Amino acid sequence: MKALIIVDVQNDFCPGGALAVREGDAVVPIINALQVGFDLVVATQDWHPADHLSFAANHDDKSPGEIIQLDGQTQVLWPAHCVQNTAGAEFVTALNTNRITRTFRKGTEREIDSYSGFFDNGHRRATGLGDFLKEQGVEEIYVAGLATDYCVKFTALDARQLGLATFLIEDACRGVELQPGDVRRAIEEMQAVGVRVVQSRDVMSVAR
Ligand code: VGL
Ligand code: ZN
Repeated sequence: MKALIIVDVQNDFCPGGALAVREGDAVVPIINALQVGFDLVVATQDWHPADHLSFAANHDDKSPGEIIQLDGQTQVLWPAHCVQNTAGAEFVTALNTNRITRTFRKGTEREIDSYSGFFDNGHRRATGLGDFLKEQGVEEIYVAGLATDYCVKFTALDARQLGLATFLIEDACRGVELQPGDVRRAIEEMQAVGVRVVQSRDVMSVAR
């Protein structure tokens, strides 16, 4: 059983959004075309309360891009983004959501961020995605979406830790690239733990 995980394809991560990823919207047609080849499609959604402590504006004298310690974790501060029940947190309109069986929301606790779709950054609380995939008998997961160097990366790393065969669909992802080379380094980190990097055309050519 193989599953596609669509990571954070939300307005705020696309051009014009609060935390825009360059060409973030370019993943949408690719992900729409990919979905038909999968037994199961799930999604994650970054879903922060307005007072979330990953937002620079919720600290005195801090700007986006600065790094702090938050509940024992190193935390990059971001512009306010993906605030619950706002337009920025919605899936991009062009994303086909008909085949998404379940959506796992993350980053909902004020004091800790959650890049991975499986666990918060301290690995304290699970979102339920891991148990759900296990219940469904999923052994292989394919990861696509935003952003390669944050939520996509940590989702793929946790998937490996859970023992899943994990594929990164490289051209169906885009990164924040706060520092030049972040996307390349993220891909290397994923490969180092056994994530296999593929392109959408390879995945579609084997799809039924
Ligand atoms: C993300 C930064 C902050 C992501 C979420 O989806 O990659 N990045 N929150
Ligand atoms: Zn976030």
